[in-house]
Amino acid sequence: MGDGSVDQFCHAMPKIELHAHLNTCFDSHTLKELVERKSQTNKDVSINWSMSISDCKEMDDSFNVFKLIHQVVDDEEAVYKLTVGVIRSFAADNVKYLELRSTPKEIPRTGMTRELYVRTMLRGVRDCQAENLDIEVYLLLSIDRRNSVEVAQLTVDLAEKFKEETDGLVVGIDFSGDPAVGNAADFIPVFLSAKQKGLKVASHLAELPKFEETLAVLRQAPPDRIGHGTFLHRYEPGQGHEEIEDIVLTKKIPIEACMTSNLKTKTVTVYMEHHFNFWFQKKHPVVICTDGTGVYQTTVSEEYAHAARTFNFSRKDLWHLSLASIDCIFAPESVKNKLREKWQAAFPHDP
Ligand code: 6MZ
Repeated sequence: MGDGSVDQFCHAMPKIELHAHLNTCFDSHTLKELVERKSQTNKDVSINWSMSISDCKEMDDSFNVFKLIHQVVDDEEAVYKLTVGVIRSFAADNVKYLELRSTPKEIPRTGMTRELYVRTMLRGVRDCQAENLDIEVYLLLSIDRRNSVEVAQLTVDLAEKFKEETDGLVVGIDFSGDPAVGNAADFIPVFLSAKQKGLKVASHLAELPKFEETLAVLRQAPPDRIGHGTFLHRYEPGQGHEEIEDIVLTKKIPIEACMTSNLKTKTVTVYMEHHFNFWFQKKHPVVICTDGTGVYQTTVSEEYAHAARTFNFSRKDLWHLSLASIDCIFAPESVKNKLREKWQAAFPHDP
C-alpha cells in the first residue's frame, strides 16, 4: 500500500462509510439501468443526464435531484438492484464497513410498503454477503423531516422490529430530509423513543443555521452521531448558542463530515474552510463520509484524498483517521475489534 500517489493510497486503504443515503449513492450504470427499465412502462420518466449536482446553486436543487431518483426507485426490484449496486461499489472502493441509510417508503401504485422496502434492502445485504464481498453492512432507517411525527414513530417501531428480527443488522435510525422544512425539535419524543428501544440515532443537525432547533435537540435528546453539523460552531456570539458547541464537545458526539457534498450544496465555500478541520483540531471525533457517491460524484477514497491535499495529511495521518472512525460505528464492540485487526494489516510503514 506504500507506493504510488495519494489517490492510490486512499483507494487501497481500508475505510468506513457512515453517512450514505441509498438513493443518492447510485453508480451511473445502475441508475441508467433503472431509468431504462422504468421508461418502458412510464413514458414520463426520464432523468436529464446532463443534470448534475455541480449545476446546483443551493441545497434546494439537490432535493430536486432526489425527486428524480425516487421516480425510478419506487418498486421492489429497483430497491433491490440499487442496494446490491451500492454495496458492490463501496466494496470496490475498499470500504470494509458500511452503514447504509434509507427512508422506508409506502408507494401504493407499485405495492411497496415500508416493511417490504426494508425487507428488500435486507435481501440485497444478504445476497451481497453470499457473494463474499469483503464488507460488513448495517442499516439505518431514515426519518424524513418533511413527513409527520406519526410517520417518524412508525419508522422507529419498524427499526425496533427489524433490529430484533435481524439480530442487530438494522442498528438504528437516521433523521434527515430538507433541513429548511419544519422543526427538528418536534421529533424529540421520537428520538427518545428510539433510544429507549435500544436503537442508535444519527441525526442531521445544523446543516443550516437553525440554532434553536439544534440546541433543543442537543439538550433533550442528543444523538449518537451528527450528520454534517455544518453550523454547529458558526453561531453569532452572545446569542446564547455557545452551548451547542459545549454539548457536542462534552458529550463527544462524533460528526459525519461530508466535504464535497457541503461544497456542492454551497453550505461551505472551499475545502480549506470545511468544519472538518475545526473539530479535528480539537481532537473531536470526526468521520470522513460521502453523503451520496452518485449525486455528489465522489467516493470515500476521493474524500480522504481531498482531506490529505487540503490539510496536508501524511499516509499515517490518513490511516489513523480511518482507524479512529471505527470508534464511531454503531455495530457492537466485537465488530469493532475485528475491523481494527484488519486495519493493522494495512498500516503504512513509509512516511
Ligand atoms: C438532508 C438528505 C441529504 O432515504 O431515499 N437526504 N437529508 N440533507 C442532505 N444533504 C444535502 N441528502 C439526502 O435517500 C434520499 C433521501 O435522503 C435524505 C433526503 O430525505 C432524501 O430524500 P433515501 O434512500
